[in-house]
Amino acid sequence: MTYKRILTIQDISCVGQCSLTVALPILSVCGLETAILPSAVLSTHTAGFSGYTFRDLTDDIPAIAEHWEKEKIAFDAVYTGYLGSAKQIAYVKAIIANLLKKGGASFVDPAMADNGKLYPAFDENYVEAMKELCFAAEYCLPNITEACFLTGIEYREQYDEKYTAELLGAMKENGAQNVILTGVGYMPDKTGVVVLENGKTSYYEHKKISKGCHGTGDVYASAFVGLFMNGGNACEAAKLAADFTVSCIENTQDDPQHWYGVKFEPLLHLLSSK
Ligand code: PXL
Repeated sequence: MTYKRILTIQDISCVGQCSLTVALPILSVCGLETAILPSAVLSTHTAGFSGYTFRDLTDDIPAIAEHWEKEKIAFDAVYTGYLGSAKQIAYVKAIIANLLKKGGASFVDPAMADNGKLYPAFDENYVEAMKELCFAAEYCLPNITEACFLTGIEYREQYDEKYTAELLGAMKENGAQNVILTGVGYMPDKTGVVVLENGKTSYYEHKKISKGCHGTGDVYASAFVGLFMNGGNACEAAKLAADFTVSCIENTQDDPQHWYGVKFEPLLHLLSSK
């Protein structure tokens, strides 16, 4: 097998087990050479901590990308998560256009909203920019809230298969190629993931753990990308990534002091042989 190099672009939340501190170990344990481009540096993530610092690295990106181009550095895949600003999204689009190898894969996790609401740092302007990135990606990984913001469909807490089909249909109409729609549950104690790949839809349902944990979207997306890059099968990667994320939550749920992320590190080995 050829040795694959992936670039992941997201923030460094120094403390909080999300974004790059999750993506780097997960992609590495999946056997991928992982290059990083930090979109911003925060002292912690923004979900539950107050008074965090935020240094936007948008203005560093063009020179970094230019240097890579000069060095003829290119990537087999680019995977983006939480980004710093709408302006940055334009730079990220250029990086995908210029530094992704021919036939390489692009994965975009919009990482901008959950539970019906945008994360504190984002506004409509950011959503508009994110639409372009998501609809141009080979694989887009929104949760239901993000799919609503991307398509303009109203967010609902209660829904059925017709509603998720409507969301996926609207994503497709807007140009999305393949969609991994996360956090989809039709029964009270169940959740799951709907995969739309090459026009075909499938659903993987699994148990829902009542305790919601921060950072699980990043754990899921990173595991999906790492597994997909090894196997090339989106349904299988979606299922294994879901099982891994559930195990991480189970490993954390009895520790009330660990509210800010999941204890995924002791379970990384589960991904290494897949
Ligand atoms: O987990 C997504 C995420 C990533 N990075 C930062 C965040 C969040 C979610 O709130 O605040 C900085």
